[in-house]
Amino acid sequence: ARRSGAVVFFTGLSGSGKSTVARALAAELDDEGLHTTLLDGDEVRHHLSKGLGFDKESRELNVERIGYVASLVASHGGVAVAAPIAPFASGRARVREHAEAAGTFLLVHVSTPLEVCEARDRKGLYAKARRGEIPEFTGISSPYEVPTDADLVIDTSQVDVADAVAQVRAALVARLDG
Ligand code: GGZ
Repeated sequence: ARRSGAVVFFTGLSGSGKSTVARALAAELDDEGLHTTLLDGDEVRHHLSKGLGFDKESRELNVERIGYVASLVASHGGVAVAAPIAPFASGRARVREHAEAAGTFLLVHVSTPLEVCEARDRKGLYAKARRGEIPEFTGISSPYEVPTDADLVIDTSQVDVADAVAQVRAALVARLDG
């Protein structure tokens, strides 16, 4: 059977630029006529994962739900683009397994260093986390397990959004079957 569906799964710290790149990628793929579904982090946590916290179990559940929906999209020939922090290797591995059964899977590690994310601090969350006002904040008081199986690594302090999108698009197109 033709399996043109795909899951592009971004992982990285808060403020790493994953949402920005994911959004731009989804818009471009959509323009190219691919049926693209963006699983936006904020939207996911307001709807699909409403009420979930940031302890390890809740994060794993969040990532599992995103992986489930993304794989459904891929199994129907669409392209799902998701960008949670997804800090744990175990959860990411389960998403990969599930998604690869449905189509093409691409893990993109947005590797922008913590120092850069913290210096950007667009939402002031790192400052709050440093003050102890946000418990279990990724990179500060909760772990981020660096992927060893990324299909692509992008540091947004080294490449601009357009470049990043072009790299992901090229990697995706090279893998799409059908
Ligand atoms: C990390 C947190 C936390 C804690 C709230 N740790 O920069 P943002 O604001 O918009 O992105 C972060 C988002 C992370 O949610 P995810 O669903 O992507 O995380 S996970 O994959 O681990 O389930 C941040 C905000 O939520 N946020 N508290 N403690 N980020």
